[in-house]
Amino acid sequence: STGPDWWKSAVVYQIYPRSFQDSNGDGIGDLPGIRQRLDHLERLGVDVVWLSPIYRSPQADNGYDISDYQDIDPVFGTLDDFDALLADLHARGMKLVMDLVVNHTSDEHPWFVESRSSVDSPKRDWYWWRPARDGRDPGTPGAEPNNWESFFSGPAWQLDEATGEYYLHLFDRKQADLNWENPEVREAVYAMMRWWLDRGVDGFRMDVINLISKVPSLPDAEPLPGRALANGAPYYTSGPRLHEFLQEMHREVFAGRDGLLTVGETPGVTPPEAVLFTDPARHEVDMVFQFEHVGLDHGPVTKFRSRRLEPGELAANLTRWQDALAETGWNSLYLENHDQARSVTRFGDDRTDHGAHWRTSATALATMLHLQRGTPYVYQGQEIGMTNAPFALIEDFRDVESLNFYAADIESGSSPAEALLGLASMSRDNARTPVQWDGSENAGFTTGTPWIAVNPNADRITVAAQEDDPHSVLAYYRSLIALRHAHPVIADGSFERLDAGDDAIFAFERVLGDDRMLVVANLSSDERIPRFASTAFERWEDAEVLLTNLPGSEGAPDVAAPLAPWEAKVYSA
Ligand code: ISL
Ligand code: CA
Repeated sequence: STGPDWWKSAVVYQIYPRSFQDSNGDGIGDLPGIRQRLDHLERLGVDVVWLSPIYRSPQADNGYDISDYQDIDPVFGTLDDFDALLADLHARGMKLVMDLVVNHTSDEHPWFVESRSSVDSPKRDWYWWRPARDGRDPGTPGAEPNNWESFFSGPAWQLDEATGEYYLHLFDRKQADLNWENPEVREAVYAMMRWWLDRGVDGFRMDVINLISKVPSLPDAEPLPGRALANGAPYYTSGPRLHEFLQEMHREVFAGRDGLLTVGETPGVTPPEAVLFTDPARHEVDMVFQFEHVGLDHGPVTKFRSRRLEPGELAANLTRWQDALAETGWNSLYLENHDQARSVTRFGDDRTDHGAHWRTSATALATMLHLQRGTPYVYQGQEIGMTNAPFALIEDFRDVESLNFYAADIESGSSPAEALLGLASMSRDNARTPVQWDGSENAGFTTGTPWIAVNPNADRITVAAQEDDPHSVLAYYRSLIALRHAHPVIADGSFERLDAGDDAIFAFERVLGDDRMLVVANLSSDERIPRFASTAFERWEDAEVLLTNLPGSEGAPDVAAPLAPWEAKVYSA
């Protein structure tokens, strides 16, 4: 649809360029490679492409460490390649959203190079510089300005020998946090954003945007039990000036421009905060990525000591977000991205042998996600049911977070096997193996040596194998996306979870005027019997089945019938 809310009926596809398609045999995906695969996106039916960062970067965090916001990294191509991709997408009726990484820059960005050059640099205050605490010797253990731990293990501070002061990095030491208190920083970021919009891009996915405002005194946080370092999140998440900065950004960058999509990545966001970010009257962002549902299985100290969810936990959490943003605000709907394990492995059943539930669990999860109220995101490979990587050696991993965790975990006494077990379920590299296009060498991703290994199940799971199979995961995603475009109730209808007498059954009704839709999904590997209240049962007695992930069950519109493992059904009335 058109209008200011066009993104309510849109589906976004995330490309992680490094792993999407290589065009020149260097083993790394690139912009010309993306251009070769646009037929796939068009057939899938997505409306928007979100590109993970392709800017000039030392690639310490695969492009989330930017050294030039207004150029393309040579590994991905050139600005001409970029313009050509943008034109191709627009010609096919798709929009392009860029990744905006402005909580931090690379330590190789000219701003930081200038800032670190002396305490008197005019850009000194563009970053967070502090002396060692309490007059201690810089560089000695515990002399860091505060006790915050970085997201990627170790202290969030790096000593710079040139001036003997430390700079703050919430992520890798090559990702220095910008000081948003400084108006020159904000001006420079806004100017850069306008430059991309003037070039024709259609919006931004804003990396960790709820971390840009820090409590300026940067106080020590409550230490973690038995550890020297602490979680500083209370002092840098949703900081005192966050909403002011977002509203200023909106005025300076977005006001007066139409057809854009903005989505804030907001780890730790609560439902009431999400309402504030996405209330259209406040002019901040269109939607945010919340993290509760992808944190349910994390361990108490580290995400790498994870557990398998009980049936019902995922649905209960997602319902909480549907209810919280029912009146005001808007949800982003996602199970995967480049930071998360593959959803069919994590929440479904990824075994592909005969009688297993790989196909049905991938499609059941897709059904319950896409038909909620919100804008769905498909992460590359999710549409063919790609699974976690079976990496068993530390040499297989590439991600800085994984490598740092492994080293720190072993130093704190874990065995290599224990540390590898943590990586197996939760490493970000699970989502970063190359897209499995076809049965040729390296799954058609590259003619060279891929930067990270192709999943060996590329002999079973590929785009080519599913392309013309009407019962494939891919075909099902196409149907779901087409359903959204055809039925306004999916974008605009109300959401109400129905009690099916069993937590493993996620059943919900969508209503828009006279249009009603019922979604029933068995999110477990056992047969389950729905027991609806008689009023609900009567409403749906004679309904028509619009879509099912079990071929052959279309003709049995009985909402009380037992549900096979991972069976999902969509009814309309
Ligand atoms: O995966 C995580 C670490 O366990 C998340 O906390 C992740 O770091 C967080 O969601 C922020 O992610 C974003 O910013 C990071 C970058 O590494 C991620 O790839 C990006 O999505 C720093 O720019
Ligand atoms: Ca390449």
